[in-house]
Amino acid sequence: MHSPIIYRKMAILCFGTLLAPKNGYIMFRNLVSPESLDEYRQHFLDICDGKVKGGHTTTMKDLSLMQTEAKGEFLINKIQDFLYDDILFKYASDRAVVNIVADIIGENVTAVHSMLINKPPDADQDTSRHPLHQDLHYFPFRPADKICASWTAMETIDERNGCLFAVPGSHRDVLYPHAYPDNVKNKAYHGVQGLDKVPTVNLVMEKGDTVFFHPILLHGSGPNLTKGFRKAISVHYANSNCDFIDVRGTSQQNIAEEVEGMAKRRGFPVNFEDLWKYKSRLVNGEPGNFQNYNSKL
Ligand SMILES: O=C(O)CCC(=O)C(=O)O
Repeated sequence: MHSPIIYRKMAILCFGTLLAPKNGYIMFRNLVSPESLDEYRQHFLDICDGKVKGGHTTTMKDLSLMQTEAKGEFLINKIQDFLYDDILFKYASDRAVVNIVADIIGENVTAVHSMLINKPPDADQDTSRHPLHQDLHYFPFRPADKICASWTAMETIDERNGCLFAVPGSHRDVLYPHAYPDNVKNKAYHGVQGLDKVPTVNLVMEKGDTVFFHPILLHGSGPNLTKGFRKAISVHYANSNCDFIDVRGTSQQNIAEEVEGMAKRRGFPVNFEDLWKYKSRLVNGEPGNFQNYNSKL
């Protein structure tokens, strides 16, 4: 494991000035310890097996496997909203990760979205893949340059089990309209249509390797073609002073309505913007706009 100071210097040099303008992402090898990742994996399994009581996490299932006998880890493709889960929050607040994020987006850092993504074996290839998309589609706050994702491989991830792919430099593009790919409706897996021929780069990673990327970067992931699982853990961070925008009448209206509908069915009748504030958690520096909301609950 390298010194955190060397990593911070690399982040400023590479993401802030050199690589980010070029690629929109930067990879740090061996950043998160294997012991931490093993703890997160075990906790994921405990959640899948119903052993964690009273958690606030959201569980998502692979659509194609819902019609089968698959259960637990063989069915669940994502645990998200884990910022108030004591074990998984350790990833969101891992100093090695947060220090790099602070160098990229500024010292006041709020974790806004969190996911442990599992690709079970035997899922349909179309539901197992994650279509080409830009994460900013999901976020009603700006500026984009003050938002950053971290994504850590929990095992070796390559072309066989569904690695991330990205379009280098696409973070300088516009935010494209997103929709469900034809016939594939894994919940909220929207994609950009009509960019099928754009050249992508596969991000092959070992356990603990972590990529940080810009929210306009076009990226996705391939299907898991193996008989094993593929797990990664990821958090999106925003500068706490980002401004909230009204996405009605924009290309983001479709995701806002879908997310509000899902929240309402779960008993949280809040609007899209407030939902992001409720889910978020300060991890560095001073509070800002994310910590400032009018509760309608
Ligand atoms: O982990 C993956 O397969 C892709 C995750 C991703 O791109 C996302 O959730 O935005």
